[in-house]
Amino acid sequence: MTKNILKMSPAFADIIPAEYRELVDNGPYGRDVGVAELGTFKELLEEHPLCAGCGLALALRIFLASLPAPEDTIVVGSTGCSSLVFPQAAVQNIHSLFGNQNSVASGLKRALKLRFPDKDKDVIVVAGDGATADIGLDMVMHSWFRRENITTIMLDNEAYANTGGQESGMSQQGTVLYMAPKGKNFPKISMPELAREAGCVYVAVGTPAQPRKLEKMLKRAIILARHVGPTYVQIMTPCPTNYKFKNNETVNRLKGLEKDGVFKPREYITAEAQEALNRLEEVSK
Ligand SMILES: Cc1ncc(C[n+]2csc(CCOP(=O)(O)OP(=O)(O)O)c2C)c(N)n1
Ligand SMILES: [Mg+2]
Repeated sequence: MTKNILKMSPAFADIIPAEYRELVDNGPYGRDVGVAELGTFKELLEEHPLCAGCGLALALRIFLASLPAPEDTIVVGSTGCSSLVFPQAAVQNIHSLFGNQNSVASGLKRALKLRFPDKDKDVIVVAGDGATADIGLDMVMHSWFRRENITTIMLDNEAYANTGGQESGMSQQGTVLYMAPKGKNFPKISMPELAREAGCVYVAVGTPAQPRKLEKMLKRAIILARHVGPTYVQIMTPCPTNYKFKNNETVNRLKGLEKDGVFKPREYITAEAQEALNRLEEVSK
């Protein structure tokens, strides 16, 4: 990893904004920092326009602190609450048309491989449950069938939050939302199992209530996408606005859902990916 791409030109030193200067001097680039060091380095995201207590905000903070190489990462986002965040995050990102995110990421990853054959460029899709499991499902699944070397991260708030609270394929059966007043008729889609069947070499379901565990999942997913094949991480990110719970209850809610067995963190890994992981984790020791 190198900080070179972030060097300031001395000719512009006196007009570089202080925020940017601080990012270059104290940011996470080229340093071995992660979730445990939060609070000791300048984060890639310091402010966001999401609701107070938003599960996405917490998950994204952990995600950005978990990136193995932030300066060589390109996030591909989609329309939804998370797309309000990335314009304010110090990471290269593309906002794609709602649902197209995995197609855009596939093309980008292939182009980067041709342009930088000797360098790992991490292309990571970060999108909502509606974008991933409903409207973009076709593009998501086919990127997995094609074994594209990208990571797909779903921020699962079990609703179309950004458009006022419609049910999504990821909402639980019976859920009543502002725009699903009669309750959802069908069960939650088993997206992790679909990902496994569709060719993802590593699949994880995590929660920002367990930041270190989530960091490990995200790092594994990103590293394995570089070396083995497509990976998928589903992060449970409850929405206080649409699910009408108190803004300071998000983490407790996550813990409660897990305790009640409604939400189950889990990991699947192929034998090939496990072998690669053993090798890579041995090298990094
Ligand atoms: C092509 C297209 N179709 C529909 C929409 C409307 N739209 C914007 S955000 C959204 C729902 C997003 O839900 P999700 O992906 O779960 O993200 P969240 O807002 O919950 O984070 C929809 C349907 C759009 N912007 N573009
Ligand atoms: Mg959603």
